[in-house]
Amino acid sequence: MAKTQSDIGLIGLAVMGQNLALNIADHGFQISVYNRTTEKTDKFVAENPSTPGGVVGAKTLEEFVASLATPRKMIILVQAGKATDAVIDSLVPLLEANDIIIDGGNALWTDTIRREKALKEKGLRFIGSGVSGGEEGARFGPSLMPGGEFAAWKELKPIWEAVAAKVDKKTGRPIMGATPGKPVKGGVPCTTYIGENGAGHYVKMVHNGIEYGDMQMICEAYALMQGLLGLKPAEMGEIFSTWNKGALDSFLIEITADILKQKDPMTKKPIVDVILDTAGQKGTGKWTSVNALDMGVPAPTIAESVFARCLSAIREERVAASKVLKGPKVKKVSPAKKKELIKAIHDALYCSKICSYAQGFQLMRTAQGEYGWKLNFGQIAQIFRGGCIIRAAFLQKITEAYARNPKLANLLLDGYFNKTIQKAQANWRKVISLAVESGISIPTFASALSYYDAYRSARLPANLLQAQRDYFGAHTYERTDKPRGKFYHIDWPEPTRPQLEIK
Ligand code: NBP
Repeated sequence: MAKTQSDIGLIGLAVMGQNLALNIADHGFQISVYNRTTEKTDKFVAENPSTPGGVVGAKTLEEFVASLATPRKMIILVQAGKATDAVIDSLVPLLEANDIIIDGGNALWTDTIRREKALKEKGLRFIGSGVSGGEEGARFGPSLMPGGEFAAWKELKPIWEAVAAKVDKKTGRPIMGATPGKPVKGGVPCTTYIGENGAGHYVKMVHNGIEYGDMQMICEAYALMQGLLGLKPAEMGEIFSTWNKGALDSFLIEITADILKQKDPMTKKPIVDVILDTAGQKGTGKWTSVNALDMGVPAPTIAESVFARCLSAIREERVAASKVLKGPKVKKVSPAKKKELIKAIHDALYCSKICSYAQGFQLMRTAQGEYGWKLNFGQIAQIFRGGCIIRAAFLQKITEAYARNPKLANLLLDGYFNKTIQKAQANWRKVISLAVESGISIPTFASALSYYDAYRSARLPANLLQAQRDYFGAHTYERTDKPRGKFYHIDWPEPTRPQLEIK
């Protein structure tokens, strides 16, 4: 029998909203739903008449708000940006002190900080929660990254922990197998309190940046196997399946294996061979890279993965350029060396991945200082283990690294990651050299190695850069033989080469 008032409400019945609402109802919570276009609400309620918790439709926001138990908890899952602000503005006059609005959209974290502050002034509470895992995750267990007032999180916690993805306590592997009406039982939920105000949405954004990196790195491994060894998609699919049983075990490697083995239903050719090579980028990868530049945190591998999509998008220009710009002949590797090279590509992918995650975690570490958050990096890696697109066995290693040292300055300095790179770097360098000699573009592999080499350099050529700046702009420099913070300038000679006169 329906309760008089629902445990929680949800606004926005597009893909994510419908699936999350059903996930919540499957866990025995009664949920009220509202959508701007009422037909969608009616259809959704009619299609789901008997969930364990129950779905209650509301035609107006007034009816929706009145249907919720107090303090009210309501999730917004509408288009990020203006739509979210419009929904909040319509809700505010209908709410009472201490009601909790939860934004599950892909909001920019600075918007979340602004909204939380404005709502707090009105006596309302606001949680910005990253929701990761797309449609499937929302339906059967997403990774949830909530940020906001801790007391508000405590009230949301039972529902968020129930609906989140679960991982096995011992192995850290995702527990799969949920079906409609039958969620998985037990396991560790992939959600934890992230921090104040925009912390949850910030972590979600970096997660997406890391996801961009992971995807591009896999594409580069594919390009290398294709270019250097001439492997066919199905054979590469088998290699990815094997990789998925080792250190690279992850959702993205698993689906890549499936994709490469898939035939096009129309032509019966491998599906990857008929898909156009242009990709878009929706925002979160770009936001991560822009934020890295704003904070002065080196995250070149993540940024390169965004630029790689941008380059892919200018296909017509590339096709024209391919007829004019010549590169070297591809250095085909002999079949006798095939196994060796595949292992080297595997190692290059793993080392690059470590650097990309190191950059993502560096970003979170700097943002925590900037915004006064107290982030638990081990727990963040832990909640990425299930539900997320970046879920991977590898994340357990990150959790262990932060358990060994919660103040770890950079993942590369952890014993496990350091040793792994020591062992694999000869292969990593070999693959990159081969790619460069053969003219195969590998922006994330190469930038990750450059990051590694720069990070481990006690002295970089920035001394010369400082001299140049001082020469043309009297920007001053610090000296190796004097304490830091003291700045010097010398009178440089006049340039001997005459300046060009512009007429
Ligand atoms: P969309 O981002 O496509 O948004 C569609 C929903 O927003 C519909 O319910 C629509 O109502 C509603 N809406 C819009 Br548009 N403008 C509105 C307004 N001014 N007032 C009220 N409602 C408005 O939906 P989605 O793909 O399900 O994503 C929802 C959120 O989750 C987004 O923030 C997205 O970035 C995030 N997210 C998506 C994914 C994913 O895989 N799709 C993954 C993770 C996070 P209508 O029916 O009346 O037009």
